[in-house]
Amino acid sequence: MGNHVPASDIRAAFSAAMSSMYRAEVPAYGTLMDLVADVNDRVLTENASLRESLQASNALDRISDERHGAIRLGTPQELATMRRVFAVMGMFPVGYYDLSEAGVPVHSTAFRPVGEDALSVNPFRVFTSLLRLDLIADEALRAEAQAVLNGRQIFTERALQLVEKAEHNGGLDKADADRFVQEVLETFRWHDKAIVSADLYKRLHDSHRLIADVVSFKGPHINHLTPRTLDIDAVQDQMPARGISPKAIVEGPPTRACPILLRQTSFKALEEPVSFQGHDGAWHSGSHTARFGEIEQRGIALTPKGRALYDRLLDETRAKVRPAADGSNAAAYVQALRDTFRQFPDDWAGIRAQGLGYFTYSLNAKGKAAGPQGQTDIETLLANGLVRFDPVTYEDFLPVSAAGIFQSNLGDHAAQAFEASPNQKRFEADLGVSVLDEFAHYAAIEQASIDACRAALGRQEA
Ligand code: OOG
Ligand code: NI
Repeated sequence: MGNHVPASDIRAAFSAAMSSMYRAEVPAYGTLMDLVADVNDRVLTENASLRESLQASNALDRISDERHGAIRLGTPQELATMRRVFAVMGMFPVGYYDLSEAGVPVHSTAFRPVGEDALSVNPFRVFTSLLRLDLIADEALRAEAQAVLNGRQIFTERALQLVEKAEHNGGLDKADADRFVQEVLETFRWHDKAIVSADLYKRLHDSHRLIADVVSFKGPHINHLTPRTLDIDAVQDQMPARGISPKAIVEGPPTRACPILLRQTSFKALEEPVSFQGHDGAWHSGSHTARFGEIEQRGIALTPKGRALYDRLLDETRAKVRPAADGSNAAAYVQALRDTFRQFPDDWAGIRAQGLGYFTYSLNAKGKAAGPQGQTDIETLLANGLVRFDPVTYEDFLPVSAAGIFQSNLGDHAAQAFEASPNQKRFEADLGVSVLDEFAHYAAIEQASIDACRAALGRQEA
């Protein structure tokens, strides 16, 4: 089939369609997008070496329309079908995140493109959570929620037909791809008419706000879209001037010269009007809080050794100061984070030398001009000044940060203790496949760049 639209192009179209839908639904998101664009322009003008590094690693073009979103699903069937929908757009489940430990009754994965080429076309990712009704103590309520979920269909009939067609033919032509994007958009749309009574909504909400959010509506409305900024501190500082009030602390590592992993902050969810149908058939107005805005700054992907150091330093920080939901100890937390992370090297050469992060290697001008070399191991090529190295961007999420983002939007009273019960096997059985291992994927990107340098500077075959 020669006339199939590349999956990456369908993903790019879908990402753009989601963004314009969310912009229309949540005006503060549009304000945030404008602010992020302004800050990114300034950073790229002022920081020539960052610009150059992004260019060298093929990451410059994607930044301005890069974003992630998040949804919460209700049943294993919804998750399994969602996997097939995302696959049509070249998005695959990477990583497993257990949020039960943090008091949120879900477990999650991130659907995203894998491989450098796909990422550089469009890196759109969707953090996808599955509700764990098994963590709800009240059995009668659990059964009621289950019955509601079993009775809903979150995909349009046409979307399901097009998924089957794509699977059968190995892709979609232009007309089908366009239609597919429009049909799938319906699943993520906001619905202001609840599918449960006001009474059931209240009982679900009292059990956990998140359960009410997942169960009460026709579909898994996108609950935030997150643009990527090159300077999250600047955006955080400037939000109030544009009428947006951010959460008290930025999640993740502290401000650094060499950004690692992922830093995130959000603004609180909006209270929105919804209506519930009474026994008499009439609609009664109420409200629901679910949708919010978030920004992210992405840094280098860490190796297992680097990640272990990150996790240890974050634990140490939180043992000293546990950030309070009301922001009252925010300054003390930021200080403790900064102090503790002094142990993490903050220059690219140091991070590389200690094997803490992943890098891509490419020939510099001297390397491009050089002929075949005797020794082509990457360290020798580097020592001889023939290659440059640039950080590989972290494409995934962080469980402690994700928990902070969830919590900041569930209200302070929603913090609830569950037994920590990660269940990756169960999640994968529901998903229908295993999730991909993020580390293997970054290591492959690094290795491919090393192989390309070595091949380019290798001895010419006689
Ligand atoms: C997802 C929260 C996690 C992130 O960026 O870490 C997340 C949710 O609230 O559904 O999006
Ligand atoms: Ni997010």
